[in-house]
Amino acid sequence: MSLSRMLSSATLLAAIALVFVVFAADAENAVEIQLSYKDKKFDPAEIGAPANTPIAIKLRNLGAGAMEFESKTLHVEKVVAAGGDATINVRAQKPGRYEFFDEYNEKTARGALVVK
Ligand SMILES: [Cu+2]
Repeated sequence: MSLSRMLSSATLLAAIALVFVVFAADAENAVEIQLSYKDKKFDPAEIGAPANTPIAIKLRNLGAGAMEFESKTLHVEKVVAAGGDATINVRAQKPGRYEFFDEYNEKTARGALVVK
């Protein structure tokens, strides 16, 4: 193996290692947001988070039935059983308003994540 090939292999390995470190850091540095759901309403109806930071939405379903948290713009969906809780991991986002809803009650049960 030539020196230049060895160097490029080493560079590739370093790049791969860096990717793993970045992914691990992502989950650890996530901003946690508490959100609850009951009677077809999110509480609070609007949540906020800083831009360019991974987000962990801690959702508690206080209702009597299952719900499905969904956001098309955030690319997440998760079913949460009655009385259950779930963590919804959201990638770092650009500033903006990202709507979410309970897919089982899409017209009325809506909320938004405002990223600044
Ligand atoms: Cu769905």
